Amino acid sequence: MTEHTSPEIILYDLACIKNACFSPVVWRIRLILNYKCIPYRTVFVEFPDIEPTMKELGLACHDANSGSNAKYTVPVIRHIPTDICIMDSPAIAEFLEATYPTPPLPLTSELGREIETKARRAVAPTFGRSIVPREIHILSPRSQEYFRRTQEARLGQRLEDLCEPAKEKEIWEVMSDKIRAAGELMLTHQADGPFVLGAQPSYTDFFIAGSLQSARMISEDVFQRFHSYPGFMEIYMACAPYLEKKD
Ligand SMILES: N[C@@H](CCC(=O)N[C@@H](CS)C(=O)NCC(=O)O)C(=O)O
Repeated sequence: MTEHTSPEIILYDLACIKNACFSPVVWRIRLILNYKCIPYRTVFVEFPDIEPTMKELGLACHDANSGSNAKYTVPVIRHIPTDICIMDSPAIAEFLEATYPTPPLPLTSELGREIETKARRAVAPTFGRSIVPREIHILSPRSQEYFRRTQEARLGQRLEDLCEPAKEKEIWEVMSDKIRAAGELMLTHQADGPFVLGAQPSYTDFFIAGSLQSARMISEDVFQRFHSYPGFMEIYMACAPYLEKKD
């Protein structure tokens, strides 16, 4: 697709031992780049190297009130033609939409917002038990040490305690109806096409597909659970062409 064109964007992504994108938030941006066929190359950064790398790019850290646990995060992009660097996925999405308007990607919609809110509320608790503690297995030793230290301090418990089988089973049961309801909403415009808004993708599709692809990179078993719910796999399959470039 874009391999033979000189890159216009450098995408700073999170490194893992699979040498492919596994962060749900970076996937959202990668899906946009792939959908719009924007030529880009990836720089994978280990967790402990994110802060020094972004400081070197001249980026200011997240505002203390931003809700971010870390001072610096990926995704970050550097737009080579203008030498602009941007951190934070919503700001990056807006920049890409303004700079590369074709094909267009609706960034917000009423239905999209409702799905994102409901899917986040329903799925985040299950990912907290099933994905977060398993993420460590695809990290390098340096990133493992960083991830364990920061996550266990944030969560107040050991990663291994999070996915204790009985507790993990319970959270999926508790959230099941809410996951189903969010998935059903994803099928609202099914008659018009495979995406949330119908025939063309929107940011909400990439939000969903990015989260599922992230889960898949960490645990195929957890990813496969979404076959039991409506909507999720339909959106994932519709986004498959834009999930191809992973690094
Ligand atoms: N609000 C940020 C969140 C990004 C984020 O949380 N990124 C994680 C990786 S998925 C990160 O870089 N964490 C760095 C750390 O924990 O030190 C965005 O939307 O870009």
